[in-house]
Amino acid sequence: MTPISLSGEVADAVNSGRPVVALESTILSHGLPPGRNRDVADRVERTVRDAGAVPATIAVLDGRPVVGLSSAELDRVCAADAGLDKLSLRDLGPAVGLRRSGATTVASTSALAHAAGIGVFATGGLGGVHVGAAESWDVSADLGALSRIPTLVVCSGVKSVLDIPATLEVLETASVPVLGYRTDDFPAFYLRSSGHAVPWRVEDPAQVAAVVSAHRCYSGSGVLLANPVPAESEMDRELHDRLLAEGLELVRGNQVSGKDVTPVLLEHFHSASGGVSLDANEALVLSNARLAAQVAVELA
Ligand code: PSU
Ligand code: MN
Repeated sequence: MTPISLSGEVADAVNSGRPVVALESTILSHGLPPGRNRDVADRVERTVRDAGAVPATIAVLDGRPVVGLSSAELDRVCAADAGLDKLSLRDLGPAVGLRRSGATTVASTSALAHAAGIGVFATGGLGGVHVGAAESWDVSADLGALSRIPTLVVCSGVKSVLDIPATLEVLETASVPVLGYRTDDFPAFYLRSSGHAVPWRVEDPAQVAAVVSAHRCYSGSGVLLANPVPAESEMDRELHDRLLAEGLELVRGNQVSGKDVTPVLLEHFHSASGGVSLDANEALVLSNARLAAQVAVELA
């Protein structure tokens, strides 16, 4: 038996083939500040429901991978003193075996969603190849996970703090289809455009579902659907570029490495932008949740 707990609602929906959307918890515990994170957790789940699907937020609690966190469990993940580890896919075995608690990244959320029978997953930004990876070898495990796990990941591209062309190259090598939602340009999280082309453009949820169904006949990999941040919530490019340069300098100066890099960069954006980046972050997550639910409805 796979050690994994589905909430009653999620289990019912999966068993009866109703649409379900998986949601990650690292974005709550490590990507957004306490207080705001709990609010976003509720709004994202409500958005999925309003679009006709069942939300399943995922985390590991006391050694138990939970798919479909209850309200009390969301409180725990979002608490200021939660102290949760950030668990990528390689950390699931240790966290379960050692009865630890932690928040799941894109890589580990995809794995648990797939194990639970859920094929659609919404998040903010995918991890990718970091700037300077030729020296540091810092390439997110999200990319390897997408190459092996057949989930549809709906995101707003990759954070602009990453090396975007290198990330797109790795996705190509990994045979992961990259779809631009109503765009020809791969989005850069806080910005609608990275200046790098997407290989395929799709116009509506039915097209996405058709692509995903066809892809599953030929490959066991995931599919990436890149949905730009809503135009009214996009960050000012100049402010963005300044914060990015500062954030990268902070990471270098303090010798931040490994899984701390992404949270440190995001925190710098949030504190130094006076909340502008938080508004963009929330808006894009909600938009991705809505789109993921629409696709899940089409697939079901
Ligand atoms: N995007 C966000 N906030 C986040 C992340 C992405 O807006 O917190 C998290 C996701 O969980 C993603 C992880 O899987 O960062 C990637 O981390 P790393 O680069 O260490 O693999
Ligand atoms: Mn990394």
